[in-house]
Amino acid sequence: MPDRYDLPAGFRWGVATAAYQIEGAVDEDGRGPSVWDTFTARSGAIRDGHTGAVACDHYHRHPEDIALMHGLGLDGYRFSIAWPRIQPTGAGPVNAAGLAFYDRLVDDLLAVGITPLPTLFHWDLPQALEDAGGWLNRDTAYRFAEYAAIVADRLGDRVPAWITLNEPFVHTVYGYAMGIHAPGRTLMFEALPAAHHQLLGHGLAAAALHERGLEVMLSNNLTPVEPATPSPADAAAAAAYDTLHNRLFTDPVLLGRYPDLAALGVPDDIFGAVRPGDLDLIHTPGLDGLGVNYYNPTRVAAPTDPGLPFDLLDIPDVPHTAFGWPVVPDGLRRLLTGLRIRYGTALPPITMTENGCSTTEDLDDTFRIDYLSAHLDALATTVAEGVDVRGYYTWSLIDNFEWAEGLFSQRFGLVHVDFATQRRTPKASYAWYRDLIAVHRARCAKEGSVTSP
Ligand code: IFM
Repeated sequence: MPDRYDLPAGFRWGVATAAYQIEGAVDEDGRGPSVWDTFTARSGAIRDGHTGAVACDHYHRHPEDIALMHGLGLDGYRFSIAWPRIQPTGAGPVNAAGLAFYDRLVDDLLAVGITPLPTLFHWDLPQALEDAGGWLNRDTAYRFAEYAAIVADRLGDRVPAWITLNEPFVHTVYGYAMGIHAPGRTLMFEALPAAHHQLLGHGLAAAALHERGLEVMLSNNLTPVEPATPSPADAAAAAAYDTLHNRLFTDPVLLGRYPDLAALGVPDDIFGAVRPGDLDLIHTPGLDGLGVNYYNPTRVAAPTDPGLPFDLLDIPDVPHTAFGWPVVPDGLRRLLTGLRIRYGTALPPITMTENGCSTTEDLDDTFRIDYLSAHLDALATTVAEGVDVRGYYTWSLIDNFEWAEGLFSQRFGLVHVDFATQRRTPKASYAWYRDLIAVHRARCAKEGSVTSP
């Protein structure tokens, strides 16, 4: 049974974060308001009324955070760029101070040998674009490609690979269908034009990045879906959920077509959003990597509420994270081998762009160590079975603003943050991850290979 140290030489180790979750400084240096600034101001939207206005104050403390990353011996750092810092209204003139922040961040990372892996959109849409319809407005896709080109022109000389979108599934369903995240719309399946326009934005931005000789990935939250029982009704419900969560966001990019959306009650043209030629723009045969964010499998049964084509059930008899998410490391193996079967040669190399857990532990976070260690063992097994996985970025470097859950209740970091003082304290998992990376690298070097450039 392979373990984490059997991962191949050249495998890249990293951590992941996102702008609104760590940066703070929402009113500084010309940053415009984002949908998250607006949403967090809504009464009752976020646990304890928290906001990301300060979060981890990373905007001012990034040297300390980079030192923490350096201490881990990382190959790469996945972060996101706040579009409202670059174009405060999502279009038009560039805010030089905002771009300069990421320029410094990139240089500071490179100075300690860490390769930056930026995500262009991790949910913080400029509010001015939301006022014009947000991702329900087709024009947002074109604005996104314009913004991607601006950032790539500035950083592309030092940043080889880019992620266009983070988790369009979560952004569409939580943000536009259910109203749990910004922008807080509750459109249910009528939210799906927002998915199409994000995918169109991905396609247009990918073309702009490729034109500049840069590598492109797309990260999504994917889940292996299992029917609660072998009954045909549960199997049909599971297939419908798989379509919504996984295939809707991956088939068009890798295969150039949408899956059959009939089980969701959604017309083929996604309520008129899909125009002739769109799928050619979205289809990215030259996609350089698929970013997979894995947290847990999903168990599905036939609906009890006729309003939805499925019911989502808990997975009993396994540990659960502080969020209540079931811990199923083998689900990662099933997910990745399932992708290989489903997409065959159309599947590009995979990078795990997120995996981790929230716990209620303070510094002695053995639950997290067990979680990460079991998932990395499952990953090593998957790689040994022939799936091409190139790297692993754990979520997250530091405790941060966990969206609707606010600041304190869901801590995902290898590093504890005292939000009153901004004091960072590495947890036990920090030393564990550092040692794991060092042992893996030493082992690969001993076998005659070099793991990182
Ligand atoms: O914190 C989030 C992140 O922004 C996107 N993926 C899941 C993480 C944990 O919920």
